[in-house]
Amino acid sequence: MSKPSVPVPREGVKQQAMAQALTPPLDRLTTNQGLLLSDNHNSLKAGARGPTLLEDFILREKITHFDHERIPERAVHARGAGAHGFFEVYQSEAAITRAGFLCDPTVQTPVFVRFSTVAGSRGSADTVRDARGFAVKFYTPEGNCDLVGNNIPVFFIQDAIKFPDLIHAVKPEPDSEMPQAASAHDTFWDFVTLMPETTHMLMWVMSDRGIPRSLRMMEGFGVHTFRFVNAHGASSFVKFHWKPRLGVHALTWDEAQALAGQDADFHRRDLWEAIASGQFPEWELGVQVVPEADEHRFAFDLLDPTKLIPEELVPVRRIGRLVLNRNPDNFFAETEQVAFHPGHLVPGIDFSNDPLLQGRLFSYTDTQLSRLGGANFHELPINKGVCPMHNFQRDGMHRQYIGTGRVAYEPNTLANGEEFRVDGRSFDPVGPTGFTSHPEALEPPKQRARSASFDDHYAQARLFWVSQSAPEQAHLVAAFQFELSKLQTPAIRQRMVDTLAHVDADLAQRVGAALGTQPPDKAAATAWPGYREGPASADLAPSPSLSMVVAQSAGIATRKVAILVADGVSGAAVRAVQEALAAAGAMSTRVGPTLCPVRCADGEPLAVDATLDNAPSVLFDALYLPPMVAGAEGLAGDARALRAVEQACRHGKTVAASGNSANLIAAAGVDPALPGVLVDASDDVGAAFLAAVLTAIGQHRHWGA
Ligand code: HDE
Repeated sequence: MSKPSVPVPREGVKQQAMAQALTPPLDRLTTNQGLLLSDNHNSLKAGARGPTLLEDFILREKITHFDHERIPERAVHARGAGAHGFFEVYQSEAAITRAGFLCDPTVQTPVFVRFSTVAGSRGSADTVRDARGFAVKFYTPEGNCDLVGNNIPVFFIQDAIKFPDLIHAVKPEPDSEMPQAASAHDTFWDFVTLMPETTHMLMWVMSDRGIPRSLRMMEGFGVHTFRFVNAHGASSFVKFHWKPRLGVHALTWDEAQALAGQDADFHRRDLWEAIASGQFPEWELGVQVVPEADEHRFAFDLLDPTKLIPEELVPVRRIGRLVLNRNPDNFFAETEQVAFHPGHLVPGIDFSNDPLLQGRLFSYTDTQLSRLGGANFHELPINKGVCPMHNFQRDGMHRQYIGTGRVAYEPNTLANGEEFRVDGRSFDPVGPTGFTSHPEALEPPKQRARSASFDDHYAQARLFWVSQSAPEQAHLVAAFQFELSKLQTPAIRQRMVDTLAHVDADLAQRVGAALGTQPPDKAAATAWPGYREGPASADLAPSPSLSMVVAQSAGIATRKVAILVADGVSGAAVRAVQEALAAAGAMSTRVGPTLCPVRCADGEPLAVDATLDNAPSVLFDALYLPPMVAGAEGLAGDARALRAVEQACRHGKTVAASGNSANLIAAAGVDPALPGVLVDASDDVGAAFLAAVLTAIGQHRHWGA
């Protein structure tokens, strides 16, 4: 092909390229160079039955690209699900921060959120017991701002230097690569029982917080204490919270394990389907603000990430809302390539000296270099800011930006013919001001040490324990028992029971009861040279906000209810219940023996959405058993239906039955007097029964079951 005689101007080349990128030829295939393919089914061969030729650059390009499709998964938080949305502040928070997106209630800031488990690999199950990541990227006009938090307000360790040890202990053991996505193994418990600072977080992870019902129904926390700084330079400490509109709810451990097999994507699917169906998940951003002058007013150190500030001491003020309203277009390009970093800040937010946070500030960019293959990961579409960007960094792997001119340094006079300098003197005093670190006074000398104010490891663990309701305490005990029962080294089991005695004697005794350990021995848990006993803090009054049951919200929006149908079912009852559920924002699924429509009592066919095989009870929040016409066989003889009823009751769910379908409850071996079991003798679904069913589902679980 001859060269064009008139060179295309630079702008023209760019525009042509952009036009091409915007309108991909969807009706044909090309190579990555844009060459039109004539055949995408056959490689180039020496004869139709002969060997493939090395010359086949089309085959080689396709296979080479395929060979390099995988990038390293995240070292932690590898399994995740993401969504787009927006954040808006309710009113200006300018009194405490100059962060623009927190000062202008007229602005909706675009966000991308990624939720994750911590320990499992990319392909592991969603419902494992673990902390969950809750990372939010705000695309603000002042730059990207990331709040990279978890669904638990404290962390295992106090200093970043212990993070590799913690993660090596919880990850699959290096010789066998087992177990996947589980902390129930020797190395994890060996490590944590030798590190008393982990005790508080262990209480949270072993509680129902470690097995959320839905990503949409869990809280988020910034964990560390951060700083707010206002336009006058005044600073305060702040803890960030995300409060879900749908309340905080959990699975049972038995369900979580079943779901890992029956739908390993349970949380990911739940998030995706909620957004796709227009039921947009929502959280409120809460802040606990502590004036600088009050830094030392608490019994614990604000810089210690194993401590929270009880909401009764400093209330959480809700300052804005986050709505997730769009699923990603492409999992890899967005959810996998998004790169969060606690050091992505805007003016008005700053760090505290929390030694865990300080270490994170190094780790997050560093990890992207190997995960995303070079220093230009900020240019990937999902990571790109919405504000203009200008600096003199250049080159590197996968550079997208095409810099112009000969100047790539500062100060300079050659870029625009006048002196350009950014050294704090040349800023326009009335224009936007850049990021300045809060000028905090520091206390030398330099030393490798930990503050004695971090030494109390048990007071808040005890606070958590005494704040749980009785069923939550029972679940916690069962979780410890399960995890510790998996250990091969009895001494580690004993060490944990001894450690729990520092939290609460009854807790330690109950955990040990099923493990065959010796009576808890407090002294043995900490009997090593160098152990520092923290100051004996006074017992804190129970904090209701730490209990999921106490803090539960009513309402059944987005809850999933299975309606078990078979030939002879009352179509009128099914319709009445489905309509009432839909009116309350809940979703219902007709589950039948097969996918064939069932024949209603009036002879009409009724479509079936799922089967008793492919939709077990663990996929639902409640069951409804509609009445059958007299003489119909119904489901009382179907072992799958009986198992669904038995399981749902065992998991504390609402199980409601009308008319003769109540016989399924007895046939399943369930006591109809159990809380959460609602039976109405009438074949007609009345308003009072419907209201009772909706209220019962709104309670989430009936733990007396
Ligand atoms: Fe992370 N963490 N972390 N972390 N973390 C990562 O960064 C790290 C910590 C959290 O959806 C990694 O990009 C160190 C606390 C979330 O992409 C890595 C320390 C909290 C995510 C890393 C911590 C978190 C990560 C892996 C101790 C709660 C997922 C991939 C000093 C406040 C973000 C990556 C996403 C991811 C390091 C402790 C939350 C290796 C060194 C505490 C939600 O850089």
